[in-house]
Amino acid sequence: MPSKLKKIAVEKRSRVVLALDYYPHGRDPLDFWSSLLSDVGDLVAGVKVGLPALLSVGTEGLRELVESFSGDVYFIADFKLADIEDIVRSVAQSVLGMGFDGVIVHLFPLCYSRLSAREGGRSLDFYGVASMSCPSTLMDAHLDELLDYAVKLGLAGVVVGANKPGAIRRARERLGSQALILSPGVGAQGVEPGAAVAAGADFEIVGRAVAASPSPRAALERIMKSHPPPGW
Ligand code: 3DU
Repeated sequence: MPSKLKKIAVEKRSRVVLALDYYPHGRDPLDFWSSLLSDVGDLVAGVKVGLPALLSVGTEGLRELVESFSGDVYFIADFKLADIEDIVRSVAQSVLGMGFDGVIVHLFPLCYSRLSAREGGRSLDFYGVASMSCPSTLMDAHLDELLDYAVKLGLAGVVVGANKPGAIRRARERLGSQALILSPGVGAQGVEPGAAVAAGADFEIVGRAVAASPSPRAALERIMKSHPPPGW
């Protein structure tokens, strides 16, 4: 279990991981996300950045963002990793070097025997995508296999779409309390805040419903009200 994430979540009473993909047209993305985190950083346990952020601000921009806020936010890199083990491990090592605390990898390649990245006393937490929020059932037909694989790899957690409460419940049954469940799809994709946590997720990943809101703080406060306080 990732102790930094749990500690921050309990301290801030937050089950929210903020996804930084959106920025307003015409704004400098790094400046926008830095201001957003200065405004709402005390309300979010984690921050997830993906390819949109990497491609718009580059590795140096991300490094700067992570360095500025990693004192009290848990940073997860979501670079849609689905490759052979050597490549995934090499990217994970770079991600750790950039200051991230965790990385999301796709499980469906079933290519990995062991996932780890360490550097100077720090280690990276790995999360595996077990079910996506899109309607496709291809991955869901193999849900148990993917969940068992996550357990075998000793992952810190799994990602399961917030719109799939049955898959979240199944993940909780299969993983017990050994691994975290992170659920995207809340807000802009139509799932009500609190629904994934009610089904057994530990965190809800929320992007546009906060980042594109005229009042990100108020949006976050509304989402947080729908969650029971975290406690493991
Ligand atoms: O829809 P939002 O703006 O709240 O953003 C959701 C984030 O979660 C976004 O970064 C997307 O890449 C990620 N995600 C899903 O939405 C659904 C998945 O199955 C996996 C990741």
